[in-house]
Amino acid sequence: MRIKENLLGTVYNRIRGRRGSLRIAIVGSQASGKTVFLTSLIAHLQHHDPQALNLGSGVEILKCEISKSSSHFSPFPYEYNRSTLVHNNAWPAKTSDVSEIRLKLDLKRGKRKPEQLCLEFLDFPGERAADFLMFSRNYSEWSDMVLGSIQADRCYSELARGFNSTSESSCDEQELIYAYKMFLGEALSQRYSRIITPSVYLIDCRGKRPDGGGSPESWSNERFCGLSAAEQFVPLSEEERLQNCVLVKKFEARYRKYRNKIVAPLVHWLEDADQMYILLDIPQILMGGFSMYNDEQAIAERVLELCDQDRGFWRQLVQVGVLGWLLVKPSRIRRVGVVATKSDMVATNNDIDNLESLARQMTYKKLRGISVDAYDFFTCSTVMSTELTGSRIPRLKGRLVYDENGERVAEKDSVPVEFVPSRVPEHWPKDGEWPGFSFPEVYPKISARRDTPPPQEGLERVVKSFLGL
Ligand SMILES: Nc1nc2c(ncn2[C@@H]2O[C@H](COP(=O)(O)OP(=O)(O)OP(=O)(O)O)[C@@H](O)[C@H]2O)c(=O)[nH]1
Ligand SMILES: [Mg+2]
Repeated sequence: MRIKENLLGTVYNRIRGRRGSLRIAIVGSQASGKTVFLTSLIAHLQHHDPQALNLGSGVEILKCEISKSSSHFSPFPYEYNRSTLVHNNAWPAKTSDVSEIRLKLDLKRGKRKPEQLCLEFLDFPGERAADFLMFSRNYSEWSDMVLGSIQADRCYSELARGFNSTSESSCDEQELIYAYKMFLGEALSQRYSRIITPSVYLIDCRGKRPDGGGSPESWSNERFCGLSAAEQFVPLSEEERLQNCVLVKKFEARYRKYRNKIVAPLVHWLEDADQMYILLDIPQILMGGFSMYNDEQAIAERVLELCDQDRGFWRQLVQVGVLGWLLVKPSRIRRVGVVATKSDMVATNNDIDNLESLARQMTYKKLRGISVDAYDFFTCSTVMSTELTGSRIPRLKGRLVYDENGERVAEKDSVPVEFVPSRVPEHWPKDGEWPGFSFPEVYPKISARRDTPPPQEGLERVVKSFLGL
C-alpha cells in the first residue's frame, strides 16, 4: 500500500513537472547539524542581506515565503527552532520526527527579471540513517551487512560477544532478541549509537528515546528492535538462517513491514531529490575514534547509494508497467555536496581546510563511482558561535556547554571564555592508537533581532551551489 502511495506521489510529481522547483536533500547522521543548517538557511533566505550571505554581485533574494507542503510529513518547525535560538540562546532540540518545508523564492540575478523558485527540504532524526541500508535490501542482505560491520570492528565484536554466543547456541526467539538488544544497549552506553539498526531502538515511532539514566538491561526491557514488542527482529548469519527457517520467516515479514513503514517514505523522498548535501561533523568523528569513523563512513556510503537510481527502479518497473516507467524514470539526484559542518569549532584556516580534506578522504571513492553530474566539498558553520582570539597559540572564545569537570553548565550561567581546541590533522589516523582530540561544545551566539539571520561562515558556497549561481 505504502509503495503504491509513494509511486502515485512520484508519478504525480513527474507529471506536474518540477520546473522552477528544486528538492534538496540535507542528510547526515545524528547531531551532524541538519536542523541548525536548515534553520539558519531559511532565516538567511527570508531576510536576505547580501552583506551577511553574499551570493555574488547583483544576486538577491527579494522574497522568501514558507508555502504549504503537499506531503504527508509534518511541517518543519522553523519558527520554533528559530525562537529557541533567538530567545533562549539555545540550540534547537534534537529532531524526533520527519518534517518537510517548502519555500517560494523571488530570486534576482543582476538586471534580469526576478525568477520564481520553489525549494523543498526535509529534516529527519539522524538515527534513521543507520536504517538506510535496509532500503533495496532484503532481510538476509541486511543481516549479512549488520553482522559484517560488527565483525569488522574490534570494539563492536567485543560488545557483541554475548549476542554472538547466544545466536550460536540458541534458536529461541526471545533469547536472541534480548541478546541483540543487550548489544545495542552496550553500544549506546559507549556512545556508539550509529551502528544501531533498527533505529526505533533509539528513537521510536512516537519520537521517544531511551531513558538517559538507564542501562543496557533496563533498555532491553523497555525498547524494541522492531515496530512493537511482537514485531521485533535481529540479524542472523547465513548458517543460523539455514537452521532456523521458521524464525527467519517471522523475521523476514517483520523486517519488510518495518522497512515499508519507517524507511521507505523517507528514502523515497530523498531519492526523488534533485540535489543532495551530506553533512559530516568532522570534529565529532575525530573525538569519536575508529568505530565512529567506520560508522560515519558507512552511513555516508549508503546515503550516496541513493544517488544510484536503478536500485529500486526495476522493482518499480514491474509494479507500474511501461507507461509508469516512462513517468517514473526521468528524475535523479544530479548534484552532490559533502559538507563539513561546525567549522567554528576549529581555530585556524588551515584547520578548516583540513576539515574539508578529511570529508573528501571519507567519501571520494564512493563519489567517483556514482552517476551524478557534479560533486563538490564544502565547510561551513551555519551559526558561528565562537570568535578567534590569540595569535601565537590560536584560541577560540565562546560560551562552553561543559565545564572542566565535564559538568553541564546552564545556558544562562555560561559566560564567554577562551579555550584551545585541538588541531585538525591532514589525514585520518590510520595505525595504532587513535589520538585524543578536544573540540569543546559551545552555546550559540545569535542576535535577538528577529530580522537578523545568524552569523555564518561558508553557507553562501552551499547556497550558490544548489541555486546554480
Ligand atoms: N559550534 C557550532 N555548533 C553547531 C553548529 N551547528 C550545529 N551545532 C551543534 O550540533 C548540535 C546538533 O545540531 P543539529 O542541527 O540539531 O543536528 P541534527 O543533524 O539535526 O541532529 P538530529 O536531530 O539528532 O538528527 C547542536 O545542538 C549544536 O550543539 C554550528 O554551526 N556551530
Ligand atoms: Mg535535527
